[in-house]
Order: sequence, then structure tokens, then C-alpha cells
Amino acid sequence: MKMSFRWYGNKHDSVSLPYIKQIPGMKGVVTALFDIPVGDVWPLEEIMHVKQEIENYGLLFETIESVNVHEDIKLGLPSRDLYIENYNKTLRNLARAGIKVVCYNFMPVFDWTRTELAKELADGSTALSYDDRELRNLDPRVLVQEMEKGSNGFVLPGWEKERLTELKGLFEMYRDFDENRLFKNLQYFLEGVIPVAEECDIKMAIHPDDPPWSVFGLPRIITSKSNLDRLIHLVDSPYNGITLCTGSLGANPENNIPEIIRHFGKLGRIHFGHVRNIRIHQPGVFNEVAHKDENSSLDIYEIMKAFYEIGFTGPLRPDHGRMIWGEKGRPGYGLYDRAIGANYLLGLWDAISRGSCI
Ligand SMILES: [Mn+2]
Repeated sequence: MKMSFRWYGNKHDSVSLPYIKQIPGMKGVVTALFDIPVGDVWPLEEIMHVKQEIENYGLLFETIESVNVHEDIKLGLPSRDLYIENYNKTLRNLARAGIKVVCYNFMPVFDWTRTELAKELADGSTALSYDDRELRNLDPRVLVQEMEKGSNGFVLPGWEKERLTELKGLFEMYRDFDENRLFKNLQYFLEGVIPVAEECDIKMAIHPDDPPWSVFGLPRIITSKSNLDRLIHLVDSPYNGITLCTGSLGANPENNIPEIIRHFGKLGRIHFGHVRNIRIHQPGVFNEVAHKDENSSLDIYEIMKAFYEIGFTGPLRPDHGRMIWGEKGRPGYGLYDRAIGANYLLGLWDAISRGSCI
């Protein structure tokens, strides 16, 4: 397992590479070219520039999160062929820079969704939270404004303003869309990119939908063990894999995360780990908590044990953190709580791996 840290680049992050370097046990940085519009080819020069920046600090640059999928591909529009071609050009450029894993998601219109970006917890820290009852009464356009207001001046990936200005038209286009249709479009995309990923030796790792259920009536498909099983068989290649995000899948208590890790791990389809803890208050209502939390809904020890048991050697990162100690930054992506989280995970990993040798 290679402990990694998500970084938004010099322009878009309050956390700097020298600080990331100082986190004990930190091996790699996960990033993307955030200024390239979705659907455009990532220029090799710019990829090499970021690679250099990261490697200058002795950190690995092997994982991209994310190369986003253009909406036309999800919608299955004729223009998708051009965007798939561009995606493959990006994969080829990333391979030249030594990238091994590419994370992406296939959520229509909205990326990860929360109703509050700074919910105050009992200890005075703040965290991202979600309440289905609130979402149900919300106009999607209001949510977009709220996300922007709460973002502390950072552009939240997946919530770029330009992408969301045409909300009404997008909703119109997804009318009558069901899961099967979205799965079909995902299959078309994978049939287009997996052969290139194989050639490039880049593992594609789909991120689960967050939360793992329909929002605003839009279909969501990467939500459960059975749907993940369906995904890996759309194109039966080890390069068609998963980002196992515990907090996303875990928001539905029916998803048994350690069991899901063991199942897909044994099939060799988990290429990237996101470990985050949450507390579910009632169905559809949850907030994020510290990786170590006495009242959480996920068993982080069992989760790390499952990763260990499958012999996981890929990148794994603490996912979102709380905002603590007065830090100001990108919601979910401050330095302090993620650094603490990373070291809780590393501590568990040490105990599990050394203990099992006795
Ligand atoms: Mn995640």
C-alpha cells in the first residue's frame, strides 16, 4: 500500500508540497490538471511539469484523480466518439509520464453531493454533511449556489460553474434515463478506453457515486456490490477496476465495505483506495467524521485489515477530513485532519502487517 495525499496543485490548494512531504509515511501525491476543461486532451508538457514539481519533493506521481468523463459520453450523444478519442490521447500522455492509475466517475450532472460543507460537530470542528430530506426540497440551482458559497473561494471539482450553467437543459436530456441506459453508455465508454489503458498499462478505477443513490431523480449506478459486479463484467479486463471509496459506498449501510473489499480485491479489480469515516444518523442522513471516531458507522480497522488481506499494493489515501484547529481551506481537504487520518491508517497498517507475521 502506498499512502498518498490528494493535492490540487499550486494554484488551487491551501496545502503545499513541502507540507505534504512532512507527513510521516507519505509516499505519493494524487492530482490532476484542474485547468483543462473536461473533454480536452491533457498536454504532455503540462503533465510533465506537475510530475517534476511532485518528484522534486521525493513523492510519487503515479495516480490521477480524476480524468473526468465528458457529459456527452454519459448521455451517449454522437459527439462522444470525439471525447473518447481525446480521453485516449490523455491516457497515452499520462502513460509517458509514468502514470499507473486513473480515477474517474460516471455520475450524471452532479459529482459528489452534500447539503452542508461546514456542519459543526460536537467538538467544534466542521465536516461535510448530507441530508436527503433537505435535498428533496432543494432546487438544484440553489444547491449549486450553496456549494459555491461554502467553498472558501476554491473551485470544487465536479462543481465547476461553467459545467453547471446549463442545468435545465441537462436535466431535460436525462429525462427518461434509467440505470440500464447509463450502464450501456458506460459500457460504450469502457469499450473505447480499456484497450488503450491495457496498451498503456494504466489501471482505470471508477469512483463510486457519492452518495450511492439517485439525487434529484438522476440515475446513479456505481452504488453497490451487485452494480460493481456488473461494471467489472462490462469489459472483462483487469484494467477495468474500482476506486474503493469507503465513505461513498458506506453511506448505504447495506454495503458491507470489508466484504466488498475482499470480494473485488480477490478478483484483482481494486486499484485505488479512499478511506474515510462517516456517521449515519438515519437512512439518507450522514456526516463525515475523523478517521478515528468512537461513534462512527464504519469499522476502519476491519477495512484496513481487508485491504491488507487482499495484498493491496496500490495507492491509498485518507479521503475527506474535517476542518480543525482553525484551518481555512478547501472543504474536506485541509491539511491537519487528513494528516492525522493518514497516520491513523498507517498505524493500523503497521499493527496488522506486523501482527500477522507472529
Ligand atoms: Mn472518495
